[in-house]
Amino acid sequence: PGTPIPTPPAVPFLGHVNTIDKDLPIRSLDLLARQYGEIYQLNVLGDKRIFVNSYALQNETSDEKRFAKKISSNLNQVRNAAGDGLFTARVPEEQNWYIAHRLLMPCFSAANVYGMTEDMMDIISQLTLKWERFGSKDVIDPASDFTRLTLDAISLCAMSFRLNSFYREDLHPFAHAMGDFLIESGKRANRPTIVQSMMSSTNAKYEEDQRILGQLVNQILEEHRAHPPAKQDILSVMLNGRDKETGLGLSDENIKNNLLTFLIAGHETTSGMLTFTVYYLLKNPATMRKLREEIDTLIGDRPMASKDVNKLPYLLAVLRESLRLGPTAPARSVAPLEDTTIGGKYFVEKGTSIIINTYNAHRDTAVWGEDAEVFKPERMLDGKFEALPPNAWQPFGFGTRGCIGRPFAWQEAQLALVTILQRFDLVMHDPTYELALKQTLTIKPHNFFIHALPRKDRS
Ligand code: MNH
Repeated sequence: PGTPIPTPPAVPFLGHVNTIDKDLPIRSLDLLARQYGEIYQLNVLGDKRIFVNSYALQNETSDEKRFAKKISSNLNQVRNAAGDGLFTARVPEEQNWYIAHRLLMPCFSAANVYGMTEDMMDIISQLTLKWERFGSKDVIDPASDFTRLTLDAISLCAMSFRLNSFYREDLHPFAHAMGDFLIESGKRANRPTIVQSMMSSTNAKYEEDQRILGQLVNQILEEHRAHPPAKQDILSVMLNGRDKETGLGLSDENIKNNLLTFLIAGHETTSGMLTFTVYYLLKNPATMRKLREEIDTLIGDRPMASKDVNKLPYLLAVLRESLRLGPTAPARSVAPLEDTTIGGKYFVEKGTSIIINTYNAHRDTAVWGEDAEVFKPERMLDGKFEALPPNAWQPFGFGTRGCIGRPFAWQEAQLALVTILQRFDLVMHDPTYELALKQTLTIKPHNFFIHALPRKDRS
């Protein structure tokens, strides 16, 4: 019944395994969206996946009365390390999600995150100090330094644990293990079992990466127990908090799953957002000038403080527009709770995976106009932003399973950008650089390098 959902030609048994680029799935999904339009279907190893790419279908599938998050084959693999942590939990089956959600939501409220300003600024100053000391000739890999920043910030703010990534030549071993674990999880989701079972060295590396992840989480937990910090942090709430509804606390296993979840979900996305923002600012000098003016007028030379968070309207617009064109978590999965019809004509059976392609929906000309591909923060200014059609801008997902860390990421990005732009004139290392993407679980600019010059108009 219903209009058939378009699907590219496939090979027997494997289906569309080879339709998707193994290193950059987003590129294939984007090309397919441009070819097939609002919807298409792929069959990967017998698993049917419907991709929706338009604003209208993103909006329709965001109705929580009809659709709920589905743990996709990708997230199923991430469960190998993060188990029933908030991001990968199966709801309604896994009760721990409800308990952890109720206990931890207040910890991530904007008001609570204000209290983390000092710790965030501590890590941000390590980044600016590094850029100052290395000087303007140094070739900076912003994705890498922003990963140091965001990983150290979430572990310090949430767990009172210092990773000290800025005091190492290379990224923290944990960051490598996590990056490799996420890339491999994505690949495993599209690999036949028989092939998987023969890849012994890949599988051994995958196990080893999980061991490294688990080891650090154990260490964080043990040190916190042995020396509880003076300040009540998020880990203290996980250890000592009791759910008001059930009176229950979190088990050690669930705490470890959530610690790892925050470290995973809490850093790549935010580091990608900062990298995209710097890229778009450098590609659009007029926007950079306007943002600079706003910072100089409203903040000047003093350190940004929690009272300034969310008070710089142009900065907020810049961040929103960067996440529109560069949604670092570019897709999410839902499934219908009952058999249903979407778009008024496509029949979808209960439980079928629907992948909401935010990357393409954020470029839908029906909402964003003919200049949808153009970076234009002006369309995101307060007032205009609130007046967007419902669910048009969805970089943080939606509803009950939407991002818990949004206020955290939002504040961290504002503090970081203001502090950086107060001190430096940023320039591209290669002025002819054109945006290329790199994908793990998230997307970010690939091979993008900059220089940080001390501001000429300040001394
Ligand atoms: Mn975050 C869920 C994007 C920062 C922790 N996050 C989601 C989802 C998106 C998302 C999209 C929904 C996924 C889905 O439907 O399957 N998150 C982002 C982006 C940023 C971000 C774009 C930064 C920019 N997220 C953060 C930070 C943290 C965090 C920072 C933690 C400190 N996110 C989570 C958790 C979930 C989540 C936990 C799962 C929430 C739940 O299902 O209960």
